[in-house]
Amino acid sequence: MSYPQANAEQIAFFREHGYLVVRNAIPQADLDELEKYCDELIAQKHELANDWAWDAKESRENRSFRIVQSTPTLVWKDIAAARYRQWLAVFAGSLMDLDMEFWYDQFLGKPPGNSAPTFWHQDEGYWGRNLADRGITGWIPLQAVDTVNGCMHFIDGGHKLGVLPHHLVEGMQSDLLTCEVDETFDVPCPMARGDVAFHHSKTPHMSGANDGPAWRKAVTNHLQAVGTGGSGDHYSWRVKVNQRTGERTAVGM
Ligand SMILES: O=C(O)CCC(=O)C(=O)O
Repeated sequence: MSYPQANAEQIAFFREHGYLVVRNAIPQADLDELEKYCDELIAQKHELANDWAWDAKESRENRSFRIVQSTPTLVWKDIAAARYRQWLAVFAGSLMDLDMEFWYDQFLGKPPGNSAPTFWHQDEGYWGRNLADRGITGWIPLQAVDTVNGCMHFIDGGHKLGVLPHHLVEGMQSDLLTCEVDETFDVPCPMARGDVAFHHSKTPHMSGANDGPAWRKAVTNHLQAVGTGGSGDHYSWRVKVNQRTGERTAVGM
């Protein structure tokens, strides 16, 4: 199976709606390889991961890891050569009509039984003004996802709304942000293993807690327009939390 090219209909859909689900994009064998490395991150989460939903009532040593946040790049030294990574940049470039480069990835694992939603947010709310209309994310679930185990939801056309005010999520010690959205435009996106969801850096999105019987595992890949130089010129609400030391730093202006 070869990786697909973006067709005119997909490009038009993305530009109108701010998101796109590409069905059957990644071969199962390539996902198996990626998932093997993600399982290593789960097994070593105390050393290699943050808890993106670190409960304010828990000490750093006793974080319950309701969202395991790490990156397969830590354990897969040749990941940059993986076929899916090359494909993401090409496909994203067609959607954005910009020369796009891979920027960074995150493994986001939600355990069964004790997880948390990834609340509504826009990626630019985290990344700052540097990324204005210059970012896109390709979200790769490692199993089928639906509204029970934490699929993605997007606000239809929400990339046209500008950057919404964000704030920290109450009761969390992590840097998790959220914003208010008009849920009339909420589109839940169930996906099969092999599908990939793209969203524009201004598209509000969320995923629910995992109420299924098994881990919900996903690798989210962030891409930026060539020459952007990463995040910066942050919004006032942005803080960074070092989960090794517990130190919190306000970086926004
Ligand atoms: O996997 C999730 O729960 C959320 C992912 C997300 O917010 C993102 O990919 O930007």
